[in-house]
Amino acid sequence: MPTATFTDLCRINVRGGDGGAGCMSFRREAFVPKGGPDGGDGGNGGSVVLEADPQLSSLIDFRYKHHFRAERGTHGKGARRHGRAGDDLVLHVPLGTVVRELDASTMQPAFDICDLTHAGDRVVVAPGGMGGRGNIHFVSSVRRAPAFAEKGEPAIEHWIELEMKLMADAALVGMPSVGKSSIIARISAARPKIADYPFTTLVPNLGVARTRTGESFVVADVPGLIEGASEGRGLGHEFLRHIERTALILHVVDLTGGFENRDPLADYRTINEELAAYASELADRPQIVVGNKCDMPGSDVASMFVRESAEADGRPYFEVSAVTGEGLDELVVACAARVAELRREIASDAPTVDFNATVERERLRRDQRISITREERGVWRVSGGAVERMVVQTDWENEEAVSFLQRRFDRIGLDDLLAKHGCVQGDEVRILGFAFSYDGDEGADDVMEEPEAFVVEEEGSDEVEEGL
Ligand SMILES: Nc1nc2c(ncn2[C@@H]2O[C@H](COP(=O)(O)OP(=O)(O)OP(=O)(O)O)[C@@H](O)[C@H]2O)c(=O)[nH]1
Ligand SMILES: [Mg+2]
Repeated sequence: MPTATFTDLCRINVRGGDGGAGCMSFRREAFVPKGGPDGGDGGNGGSVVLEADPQLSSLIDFRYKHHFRAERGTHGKGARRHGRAGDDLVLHVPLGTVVRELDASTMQPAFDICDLTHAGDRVVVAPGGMGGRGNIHFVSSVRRAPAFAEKGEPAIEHWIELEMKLMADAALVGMPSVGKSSIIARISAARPKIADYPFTTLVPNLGVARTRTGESFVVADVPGLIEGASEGRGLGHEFLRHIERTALILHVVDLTGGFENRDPLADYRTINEELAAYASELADRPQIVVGNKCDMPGSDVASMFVRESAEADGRPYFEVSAVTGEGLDELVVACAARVAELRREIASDAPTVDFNATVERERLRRDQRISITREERGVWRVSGGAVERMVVQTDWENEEAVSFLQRRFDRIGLDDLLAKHGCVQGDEVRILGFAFSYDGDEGADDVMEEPEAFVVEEEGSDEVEEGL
């Protein structure tokens, strides 16, 4: 990631669509007195997805709208008809957008979700809720006619932070006082300090240069380099680092040789040697050579020599004056064309990245954690994304659904875990706004059902153990 950056920062609230409810229904046919369960599943809710789009250059779309929600899934129906899945909501963000998850309580960045650097990179920032299962799923050896279904899973909602780090397409490189800052000031809206002493520029400046026909590229003006820069002389490495990730180098040579009466051709060679010494790839980085200060008398002879050398190296050469503006339009047009070409190459080289697998794993890990804390004497609080959702997905009006939930708790080892923490019969267990009375860890159910994979975590320790 180049360190020469503009930043654009915003926070948005994203929420997937809720899952549709599963259906509780029994088959009804002529001459069939009591058909089996046939309630279909609810559809999954849509997800909120971010996609990197090379057409965008800012996060302005998120300046005034902060809440984004994907479509919900529809409910399941009888005759095994499943609900329809909700559509994803795809939000387009510029290349170079870093996505961070914010901690819900502190609103501070919790972890980096990803860095969307290539066109088409995608990441799910708010997965939709799963559809609830219809009653056909709850048939077991002892429960032939389950008269309940699962509600849809409520979607996850949270705040994320988007930060756009604008990457420079081209960097102005050269000896001190050759006119790099003067050039960026003429070709963009950047207003760096310009003065006739070396190292006037101490930090990189960025500007957006535009041709008359509207093509644009981001150009960085970095502090001057001198002989030995690659070994840390002058301000050395610091600046070379900025150049490392820019696709195009605009190598500026002072045709007058500056106050020290340097030889412009020797300057051209010195800078190239420093670039190569710093990192060999920099020697092969596409370069456009710019002979500046062509308004000064005597510059034409130097210009001829530099042009010859540049062209021999296979690099286009432009003669300009940052003072009169001569040659700058042509330079900008050539740079824009080269940058567009390089962008296409970069886009086709780089595979698009799917960050979802890693993000999903991290989410799942957090989601399946169960933590138990003692709120007061005899009162325990159980929290964790997945366990809380089990509670929310239960239809409390339906006794069968409630006893199904109790068995699920048993299966994920919640009863054991509570006992381990010191919870005893008669204590109150709270999950979200619901309270249960703890009736011990006796494994009330003898029906074998699919065990659910779960991770339980003990409060106050990093120890994580596999539950049932
Ligand atoms: N005559 C003439 N003078 C120029 C031209 N471009 C820049 N200068 C002068 O050259 C001096 C240095 O210009 P800057 O733009 O600050 O040079 P720089 O390369 O950014 O210098 P550092 O930031 O110190 O590396 C200033 O006095 C400018 O006015 C030009 O095209 N013609
Ligand atoms: Mg400067």
